[in-house]
Amino acid sequence: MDDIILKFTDADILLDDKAYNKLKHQKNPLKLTESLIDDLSKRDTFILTEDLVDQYFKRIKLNETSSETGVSSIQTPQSKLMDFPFDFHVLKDASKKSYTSGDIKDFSAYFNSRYQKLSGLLEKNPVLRNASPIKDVPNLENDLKIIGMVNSIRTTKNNHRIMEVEDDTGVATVLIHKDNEKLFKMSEKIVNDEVIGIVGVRKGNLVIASEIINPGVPRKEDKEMDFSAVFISDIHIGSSTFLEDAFKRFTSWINGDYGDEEQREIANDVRYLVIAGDIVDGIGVYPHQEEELTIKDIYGQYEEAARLLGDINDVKMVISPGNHDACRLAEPQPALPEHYAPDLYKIKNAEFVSNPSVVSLDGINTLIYHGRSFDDFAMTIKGMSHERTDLIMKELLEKRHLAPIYGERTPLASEYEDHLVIEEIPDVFHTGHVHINAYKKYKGVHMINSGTFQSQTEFQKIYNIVPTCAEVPVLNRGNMKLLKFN
Ligand code: D5M
Ligand code: FE
Ligand code: ZN
Repeated sequence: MDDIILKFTDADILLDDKAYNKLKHQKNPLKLTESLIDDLSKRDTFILTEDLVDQYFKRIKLNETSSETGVSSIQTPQSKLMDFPFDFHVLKDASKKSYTSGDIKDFSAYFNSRYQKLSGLLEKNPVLRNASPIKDVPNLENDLKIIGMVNSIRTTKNNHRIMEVEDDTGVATVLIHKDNEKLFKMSEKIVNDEVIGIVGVRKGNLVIASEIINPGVPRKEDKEMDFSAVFISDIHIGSSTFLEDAFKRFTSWINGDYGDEEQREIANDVRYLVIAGDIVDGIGVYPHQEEELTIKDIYGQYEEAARLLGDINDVKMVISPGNHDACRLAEPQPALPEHYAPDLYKIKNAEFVSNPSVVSLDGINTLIYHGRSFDDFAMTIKGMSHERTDLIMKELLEKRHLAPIYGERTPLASEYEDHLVIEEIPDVFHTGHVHINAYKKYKGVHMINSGTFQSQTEFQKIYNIVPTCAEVPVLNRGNMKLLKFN
């Protein structure tokens, strides 16, 4: 049965068709239904008609004005009837916690934190519950189970795979036989510095693997979602390739002033806009960048960003940085400093979070990560590419780490704690960076890569990266829709 009707049935209130239709077409009908039932229970109402719904709308309108201004009932024409407070929470943000003293001790503390967090997840798997410390491997033969961080992995002359894994007690060499096809295929996705479980037998100095276990992803139940959220990234304001006209069509749409009837209806349902980094093009990000900039000053770029984003009404904006933003590059990147973007900070309802971070949008847990580590995966793993970040996002979730490969293209801060471990599986995993849209639902998680508002750059021409420009993913009450503004 419909959730609205169910709520009224539970409250012993009958609902006529007109009242139902009126409620159904409001913003956040379920929240509205709850507050309406609460109100009606004080009034002994058993049958809800359209008239009573209208009367309720009038009442809450009056309440809002009188509580906000202290004076009574005059309404501003643009005030939105169904403006419920945002149920927004930052669940994880590294901005405040993250610090480094930079000595070598941090480096081992960092890997220790990674190992502890990930082996903790692996130990929850019944198969690995009584895994042995690696130092005990020489005393074991059959039924051997260990948990280790991958030091190295390569293909041998005879086309087997060989890897070295380590825990804080020792090192083991593990062989994956080429005839074990399923395992061999899986081993092609293993990367340096990830933490895995291994089941096998010992033969001489070698562990022969029969099973390899990721920290893994338990299936997520679908969460009820009675609103829409919009996901963008890689706007690159200040670049000569920034698509300003398309971006303005997008902001007009979100305000309900652009698009066909269906698109406007979706816009009216939007409560959150999440931005996963590269808000501006930055300065000095790559050699000779100034030749491709229309705004050559970082403050000017954020001023322009504030002008464009400041046009958006009645939506909570969540802003996380990327590798072009004015932040330290090493991940976790703290939230964009107010110093560089004072006007952005003045936008009502803007929230600034680290990269990565986890936020709750009316109960929908959203993991935001710019996606720098996609470059490492696209370059090293067979079958992965900038076009298929859905495949990479799936691996990151299974490995429960956003950037497992240390010391390649993704700069990682060696801190006391590894903030890039995916400790909880989110409802939404939102990324950017590659400038190419991707979407896939994996074990109940909406994995979204949000493309870009920048047309192909000279650098991308060389790498043959063809961006998807101004195509915006919208999670519309649990369904993915891609809206085009190009
Ligand atoms: O990244 C824009 C695009 O360029 C994106 O598709 C990733 C790709 N890119 C960026 N840096 C690298 C490196 N170092 N190697 C390979 N591919 C890369 P943006 O962050 O907007 O510059
Ligand atoms: Fe980018
Ligand atoms: Zn980027």
